[in-house]
Parts: sequence; C-alpha cells; structure tokens
Amino acid sequence: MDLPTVRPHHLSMTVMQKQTMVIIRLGCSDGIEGIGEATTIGGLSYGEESPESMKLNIDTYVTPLLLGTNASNINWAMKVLDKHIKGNRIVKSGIETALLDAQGKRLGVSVATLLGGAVSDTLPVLWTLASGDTQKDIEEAEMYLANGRHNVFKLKIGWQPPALAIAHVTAIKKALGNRAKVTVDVNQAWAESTAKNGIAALQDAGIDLIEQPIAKENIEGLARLTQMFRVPIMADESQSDLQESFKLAKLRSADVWALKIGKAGGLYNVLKAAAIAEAADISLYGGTLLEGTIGSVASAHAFSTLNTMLWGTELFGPLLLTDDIVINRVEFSNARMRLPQGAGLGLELDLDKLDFYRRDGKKRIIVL
Ligand code: MUC
Ligand code: MG
Repeated sequence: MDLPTVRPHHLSMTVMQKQTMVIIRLGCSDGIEGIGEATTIGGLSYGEESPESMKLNIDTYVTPLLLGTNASNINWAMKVLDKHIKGNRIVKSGIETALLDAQGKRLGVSVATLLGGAVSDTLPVLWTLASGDTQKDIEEAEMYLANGRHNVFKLKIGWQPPALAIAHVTAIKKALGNRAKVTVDVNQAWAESTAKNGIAALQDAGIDLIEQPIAKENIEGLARLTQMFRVPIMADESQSDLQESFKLAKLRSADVWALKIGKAGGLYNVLKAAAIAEAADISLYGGTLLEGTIGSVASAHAFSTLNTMLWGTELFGPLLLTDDIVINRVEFSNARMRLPQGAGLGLELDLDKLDFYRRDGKKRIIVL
C-alpha cells in the first residue's frame, strides 16, 4: 500500500512523495491475527529489498514455509525461514513482528514484555528536516520547537554538492542555536577525502552527530574518520546484520550505531546487535526505515527494552505520512513517543483504510 508524505522528503538517493508499505496479516489457527510491516525507502534506491520483491517473496516463499508451523514458537518459525531464505531481512523483520504481535495477544502481554520488559514506556523522537529548502527547514524546526513535538533535528544532506550542504547545515544550526541539537545524515554520499573536509566544517558549525558520511562498505575509512574527529560518527547503512556488526565493533568503525529492525532482520536480532555494541562501548540510536505505525511501534517495543539508548530515536515515520492505517494512533508529545499499551504491539488495524490505500485497488478483507 502507498501513503502520501506530508511534504517531499529529500534523501541522497531519492525524493519521497509517498511511502510504500507491505502490511502483513498473519492468521493463526487459534483465531489470533498478528500484524507486521515490511518497509524500505525509495524502491530499490536505499537497499536490496523493494516493496514489490518483498510482497512476491512473502507470497511465494515465506507463506508456504509458515503454513502449519507452530505460531507460538517464534524461534522455530524464524529458524525455518533462515534455513530456507537467504537475506530478505526486512521481510523477516515484518514476519517476526507479526509472530510477536500474535503471541503477545495470545498471552495477554505486550511485545516489550515478551522481550523481557520495557525500561521506559516513552522514547525520545527527533524529526528529520528534508524539505529541500533551507528556509522551509528552519520554519519547520521552529514550529516543532514551539509546539514541543521535537527538540532534536536531523538534516539529510547527501543530495546537495558538499559546499552547498555545509552552507545549508550551518545556516540551520545558526538559526536554531543552542535551542536544538542538530545531526546530519550524509547517506553514504561522500568520498572519504570529501568527508575529511566536510566533517571538519560540520564539527566547527556545532553539529552533534554525523551519520554515515561515506560508502557503507568502507568500514576502515569510517574507522579513520571516527578517530580523526571529536564529533561522534554514527554507522547506519554500514551496520546491518550480526556479522557486519561484529566487524564494525572489532574495527571500532563508529562511535554510535543506528539500529533498525529491518536492517537486523527482526526484533531479536536488533537486540543481539545492541549487545555487541554494549560490549564494545558503542552508543546506540534507534533508527527507522521510515516505517509507518506498525513498523515504528515494533521498533519502539524492542528499543524500549534496552538499558540505554544514548542518542534517542528517529521513530517519526508515522508523522511523515498524511494518514494512518491503525485505529489507535501513536501519541507524540514533549519530543517523545508513547509506547501503545495493550497486548502484542497494542495496535488495531483500520481495515477500511487498508483497503483504501491498497496499491492494487482490490478489496480483500478476510475476517478471520
Ligand atoms: C536513514 O538513512 O537514516 C531515517 C530518517 C530519514 O529521514 O531517513 C531515514 C533513513
Ligand atoms: Mg541514515
């Protein structure tokens, strides 16, 4: 399904006017339905899974493997998927979310409770300024500072030439001063040599955190930049599955990791990556693939169980969209998101909205 964004969202690899989500409804023989979400950014421009490939792979490969499998044994179901399906971590994350939602509903507990319990029932949430226009970004930040919805702003800067990007960031930081923290996400757009000058300028401008300045594969380069600068460097695209996480930790390639359930292949794996980071004294940040409410709330359940998440989260995905497909929307106030209460994810699908936004226009509500 496609949902329009509240404004164009400029990233280094694409400009988003809508978000496409694969919504998973997993029916169990005891009558319980679990819901999950598999979402990426900009078709195939951000990662190797597209919404279309995810739907096809779920229908063709995942569903036959899960039919007849015990839905309350999530470890077993995921082991079966891992054995027969390589990669496809966003799909696996969506399916695991649906299994956890169903299990929570079955036992009458939240997903966070299934994962050991929430340490906090609210999480800090920043906002990404990416309208493509410096003045509009400043106005947007002022509006959210005034109404208290956000006090940390991330700027997506990989799409402009570096000199323009630095002028854009400097102007926004100057306008906001100490009233807001400002971070930047380069989304891999710079060569290592460009990054040396770029990060030096951003550090001088008072930027608090630099995300994924160079190509995800160049983890030695990321380690060099991390050592070179005082401003913390965060790995996003470089930090994915557990093997990549281990390599990053060994090289101390970044000070901070942007954890995402989609990159990790699910909620359990994202918490395993967090454990690797904790052991290496790498700080944590709760990232997003700009999921809607289902994926963002699933992420929030996992992140809420972590001892510390020093850099907060960017689980603002639902706020970037003009509408929602759940009945009980998530509450965002005082720069925080409130974890929905209730069994499983604590969400209820709005089936009429789901039908309305379906890309294929078909109405196929199945009441289980
Ligand atoms: C990314 O690379 O961090 C997160 C926020 C946003 O605007 O885009 C995403 C992806
Ligand atoms: Mg990023």
